[in-house]
Amino acid sequence: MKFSAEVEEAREGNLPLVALESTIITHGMPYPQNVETAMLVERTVREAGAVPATIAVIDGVLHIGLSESELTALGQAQSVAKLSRADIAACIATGGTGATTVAATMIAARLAGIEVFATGGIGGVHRGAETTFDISADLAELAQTAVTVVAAGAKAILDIPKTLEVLETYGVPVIAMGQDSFPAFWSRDSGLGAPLRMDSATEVAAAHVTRGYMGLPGGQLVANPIPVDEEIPPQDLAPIIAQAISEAEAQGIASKSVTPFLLARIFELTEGQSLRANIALVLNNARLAGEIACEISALRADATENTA
Ligand code: PSU
Ligand code: MN
Repeated sequence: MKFSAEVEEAREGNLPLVALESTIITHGMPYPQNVETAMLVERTVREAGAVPATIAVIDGVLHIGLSESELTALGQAQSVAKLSRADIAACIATGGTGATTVAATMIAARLAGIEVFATGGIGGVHRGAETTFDISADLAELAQTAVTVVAAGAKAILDIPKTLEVLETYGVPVIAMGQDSFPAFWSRDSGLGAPLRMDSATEVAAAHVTRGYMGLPGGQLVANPIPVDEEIPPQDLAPIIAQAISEAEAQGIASKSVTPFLLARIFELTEGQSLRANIALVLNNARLAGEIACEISALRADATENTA
């Protein structure tokens, strides 16, 4: 494990840290918007008072925090591996390079002592999972790794009702921020109620710390709706998603390639609108994650004072 200079300094100074994933850079967005967004996300975390730690495996080393040149190289590289729970140790052991998904980033964050993580959307239960069994390892990770993940809900390409059911089965708190309904990534409202609602970073931080006190394994999913001016109405997206999914089926796209294929195709079919929305929601999540990380630090500092 290698910490960037900025992350190392934050660790020494006990500053709040926010983990960031790298699959969104390599498999979620095209170059150069991927690298520009990654840098803006880091800046947004800093503006919120926390320190960003983008995570990736480079030449067999688990990096916690990337330099600008490492970020750029990753964003330009072709055919970087997509690492989930199943792949990350093998990649490190064989000296490989790969980008971490939500699941793998949570594993790395926990190892590095980072409690909060911002991303765009989590993986979930794919439509047709009753025949394909395609359920993202992100859900099982949320069940067992104690990191609070801030996302804009689950992408509308997924089966959102089934995704919420699996999260409930796994005992993962699903918390909508500032609204009652569960957001659907590019749109603010999935049409489904969220199991929990909170209205401030302080509440999310308190729930996170309480889970820790209780020794509950697993994380929390904070579902932060995309900003109003950036959302794409679900009815505009529905036919595009349907088309992208049927193309994926016709081309035999399966397994790890499904999510990247659908995201790229929806980007093309919306002429970039989906990408602009994606960037806006990631930045919105980075801000909230930064605030939550600061609140968790404050709660831990209070607890230390009280016991001292
Ligand atoms: N959300 C995005 N872009 C992405 C992903 C999510 O907006 O690229 C990535 C995340 O890394 C997530 C992964 O963990 O897709 C899920 O992939 P799968 O469905 O194969 O588990
Ligand atoms: Mn999958």
